[in-house]
Amino acid sequence: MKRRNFLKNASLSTIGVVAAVNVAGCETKKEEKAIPVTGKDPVRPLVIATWNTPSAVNAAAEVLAKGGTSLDAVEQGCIVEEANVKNTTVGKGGLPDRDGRVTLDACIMNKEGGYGAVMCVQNITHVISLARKVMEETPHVIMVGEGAEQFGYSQGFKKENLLTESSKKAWEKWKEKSEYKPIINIENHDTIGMLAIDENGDISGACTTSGLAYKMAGRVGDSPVIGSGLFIDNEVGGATATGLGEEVLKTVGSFLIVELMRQGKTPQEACEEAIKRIVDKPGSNYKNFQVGYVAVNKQGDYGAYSIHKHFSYNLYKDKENKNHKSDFYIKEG
Ligand code: SD4
Repeated sequence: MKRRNFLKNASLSTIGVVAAVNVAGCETKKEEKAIPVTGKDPVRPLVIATWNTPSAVNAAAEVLAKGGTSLDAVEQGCIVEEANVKNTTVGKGGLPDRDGRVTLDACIMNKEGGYGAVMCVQNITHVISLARKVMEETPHVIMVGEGAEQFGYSQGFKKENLLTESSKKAWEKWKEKSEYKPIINIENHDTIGMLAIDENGDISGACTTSGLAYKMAGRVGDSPVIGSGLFIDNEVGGATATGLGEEVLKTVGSFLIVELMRQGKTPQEACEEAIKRIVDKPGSNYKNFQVGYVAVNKQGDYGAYSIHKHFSYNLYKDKENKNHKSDFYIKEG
């Protein structure tokens, strides 16, 4: 077998696709994937988003109700939280880094597996739309800081001060002690990660955040990183994350969930396994931080799981948009 084919086969099997080799012709043949066949009609359209985000999910649902694409839906949904100055972990009004700068991270993925992300961007509120521009208008997938900002202005994005009076006050108060301690379940409407399935059954996802409050300048979390804060594979499903990004990054949580679904796990089982990976790491101090995941598969089955209680998600399906409590790992106390 040619080395190139061998490598191709090896990488396919590591991502869970069973590759059969025809020895004579050295060709590969994909076998049926182990995605569960439920016999049910797929649920669509559907939107699921982290935390208590009814308005964002409504905005996405409206796009889908009019026959719009899942990509437009997740962008329009995330825009709502980015503009919401009361949400101190997303967009305008996000809490700043320890030097008083609001820096935003976002990424988006479409049904073709296309990906665009921006990281550590100042002065632009709608970084989810900027991430989409990176995906659609540049030869790149990630742009950061100053370069991303300049690209935004060239695309017509407005320059804005993202530090609101109340976020500034909170930062000034924080500086009195300067203790960096990521808060669990901050105000119960945190980073928004959103997944949508449109009438065609196509899945897209988006994730946008100001990251952790009082982070070090230049820190980037999981939210804009493919496979960590978000992953979509339109053949299988999608997943997105919230919480302490460092831990999600180290376990490539969203990719893990999608790959577990590819191997036959339900979205719920896959989310639970991804949380267990974090909890079971040697020396994990999981009691001190939160991570939460939501996931959907192609059928429109969904799941959510977190380390601590009080993680919730908004779900739109069968024309209803409701907030649901997620199941969680730490049951005692
Ligand atoms: C981060 N995961 O920057 C984000 C923060 C977050 O709920 O999700 N907070 O690490």
